[in-house]
Amino acid sequence: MAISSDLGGLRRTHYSSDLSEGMDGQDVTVMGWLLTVRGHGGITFATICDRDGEVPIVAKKGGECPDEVREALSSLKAHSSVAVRGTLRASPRAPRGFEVVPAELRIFSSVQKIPPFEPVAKTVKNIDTRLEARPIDLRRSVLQHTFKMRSRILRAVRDYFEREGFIEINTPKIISSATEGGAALFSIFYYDKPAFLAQSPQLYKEQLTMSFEKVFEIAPIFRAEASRTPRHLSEAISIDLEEAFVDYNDVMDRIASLVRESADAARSYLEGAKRIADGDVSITVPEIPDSIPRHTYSSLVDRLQDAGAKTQWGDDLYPSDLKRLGLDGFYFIVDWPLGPKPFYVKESEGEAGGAGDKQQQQQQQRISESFDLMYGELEISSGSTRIGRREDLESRMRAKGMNVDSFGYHLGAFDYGVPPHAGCGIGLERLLMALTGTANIRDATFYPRDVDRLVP
Ligand code: AMO
Repeated sequence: MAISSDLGGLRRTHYSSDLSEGMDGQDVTVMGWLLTVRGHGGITFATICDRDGEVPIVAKKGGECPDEVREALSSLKAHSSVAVRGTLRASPRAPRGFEVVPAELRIFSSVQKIPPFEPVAKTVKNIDTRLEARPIDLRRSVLQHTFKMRSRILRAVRDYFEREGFIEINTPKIISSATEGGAALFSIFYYDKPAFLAQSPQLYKEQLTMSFEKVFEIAPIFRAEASRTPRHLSEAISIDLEEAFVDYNDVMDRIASLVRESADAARSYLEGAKRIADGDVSITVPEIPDSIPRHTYSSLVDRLQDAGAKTQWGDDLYPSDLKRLGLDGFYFIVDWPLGPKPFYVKESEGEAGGAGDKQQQQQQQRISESFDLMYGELEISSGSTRIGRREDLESRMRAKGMNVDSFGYHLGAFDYGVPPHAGCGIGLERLLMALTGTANIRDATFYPRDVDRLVP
């Protein structure tokens, strides 16, 4: 039978990326979704998209392919899920030098509804319209490349950790107390007790350095972010690392390697994709310098004030202010004021800052062994050396007005000898934004969660 709707025993023989004009005359079975269908008199042109790219189908009247196949193909709407078994024919007119002449068509699922936009449309609908039809949206080539790069980046990150002797951990996401300050917590009920969704694996990853020394986790973090910005999600994926017997300088070196290897993985994906798509890929991965510059917080405050900003020592550095300094690419901001940092961040000892740190020196301000990794004005990661002694942790908690008793389970670990340790959290979506040039974080995650969105 030339037309059917069952997969049955039929299996794909080739992905689009496996096909070439050199296979002239070969039988092939391709499967995917219909990108386009156009009928011209006795000839129907269709394009099937699969995981890797496009396969042109040409069904001509006059014995070359069964009439019923041609007619059924020309009646289908874009996005239908189909298989075509047929013969590959070299064709100098076709973009990739070949087309497939169908002998058999399977229509697994024909389209019932016209989507609100086409995957190849030049003008792209706003993100809310696109999210309402996210599975179709994710068929668009730019998102295909973005998420395939995401997958390669994650593989490169895991390879790095494996090679460097880290073990992958998973820590509880239902927790009893905040780690990153109370404001951004989601409350839930855990049976009859109040509980929260974890903002970070912070305390667990620190504890696990006692037994495993070098750990990493790639998992969701939950932040009740009231801000509607292109860089905040309520549920994000964090690449967390924590390591014993090192400080924040060693962690920055690790981040530099991770970013470089992630960029290499993204670039190698793109090179392959460009070969298949004949160069039709609009993403460019930024070059990562051999050494990522480090600026002290205090030196940037000085520069901001010289540039006319109202920023005072101790203030956060806002993207709108940082823009004035024209810092681009990746760079670290190091040695942040201790005050606003979470309770587990270690205070710097000895002389802090460089020649430009006049305010910090004048005001005898306390600074911390901490850093943020930035890409332009986007914060990609933050990390620090951690406090290693229970009494120091408790006094920081008290200074911040925290309830020390509710952290008993964590503080107790420090009675048994915790190694000096340091670590960081890297926002995966933000890293992907930097490496792919994605402007809105919602397009760097499959199904974004934000203050207005709980579906799809
Ligand atoms: P911090 O709170 O800075 O540090 O978070 C670390 C990184 O996670 C990402 N991130 C987010 N991404 C998207 N939407 C959000 N709402 C969001 N919040 C955070 C950012 C950020 O740099 N425990 C520390 C890390 C550590 O010291 O190990 C922490 O959570 O890229």
